[in-house]
Amino acid sequence: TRRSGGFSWTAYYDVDDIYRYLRNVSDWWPDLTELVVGGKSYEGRQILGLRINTPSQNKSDNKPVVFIESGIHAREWITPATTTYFINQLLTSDNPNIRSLRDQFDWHIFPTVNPDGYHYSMTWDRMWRKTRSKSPGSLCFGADPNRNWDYNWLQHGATSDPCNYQTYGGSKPFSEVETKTLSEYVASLENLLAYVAFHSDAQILLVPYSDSEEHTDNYDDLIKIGKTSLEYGKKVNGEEYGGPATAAEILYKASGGSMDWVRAKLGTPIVYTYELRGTYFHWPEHRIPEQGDEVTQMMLGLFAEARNLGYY
Ligand code: ING
Ligand code: ZN
Repeated sequence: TRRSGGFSWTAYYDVDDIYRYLRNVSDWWPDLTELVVGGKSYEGRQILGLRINTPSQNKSDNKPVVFIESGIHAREWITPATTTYFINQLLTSDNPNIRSLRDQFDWHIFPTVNPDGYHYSMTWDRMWRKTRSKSPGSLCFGADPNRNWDYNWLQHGATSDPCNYQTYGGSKPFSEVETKTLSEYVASLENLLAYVAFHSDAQILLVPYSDSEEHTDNYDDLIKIGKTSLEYGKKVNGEEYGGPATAAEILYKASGGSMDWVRAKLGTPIVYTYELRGTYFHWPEHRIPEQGDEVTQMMLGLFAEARNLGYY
């Protein structure tokens, strides 16, 4: 049965509707899923996520954890939509590869990690990117939550001007309650194998690090795994993505992103940022499934190659 409770993937939904969908899913599949709270927002919303951890034969079996981060930038609407699409695929697809992808991991999936910003973008300012916190000593609002993580903070591609519309790094590392609480949640996960962040719309795949020319010690593996992921994705719509490469190589240097912090501070082996497709953060509603199927295949490719290389 294709359960969706009025929710669909041919429209964009605000935070409350996305959270209602997650609650419904946890009711419909109580044995496979549970709601998880990844943190909280400045305006008092939860950062709500869904954990998918199907029961395994061996109860003491700790599955590798996969974390999915979406919607850190408010206006990148395709990322929460794609992420709920992916959740629905994991839970309802008849494809044995997708079912086995679901069953191999302990998934922690967060469609909107910047819920205040997302709601603001939906209701007031379509191009809003940041959080909605009141900046200390300023009349301006919001910091870039992908410049606010506590690793090489404010070194590159970020500004200390709270009125900058795009890349204000915040008043200090983890000044934003969203990044602070989410980072604590991520750090608490044992056995974290992979951290995948979704953005739009440069249509590229990024590997760490983002703020320097530095490569991780498993850079060659990450490139190989990333290439397979993009090959799988390309089979869906014929779309080519740039990379895999570091941001310094194909985009711009930027410090304080989640990807670099997770890799540098937690040592998580597999860390990626996917920039999905779109034009000035617009992607037609009726084409959400097209992007969703592409991402589903990209995830299949990622974990197929990671398995080949012995990561799990
Ligand atoms: N792009 C990302 C940004 O935060 C990025 C690119 C990812 C930079 C990870 C650094 C680390 O600027 C978009 N579209 O937001
Ligand atoms: Zn972004």
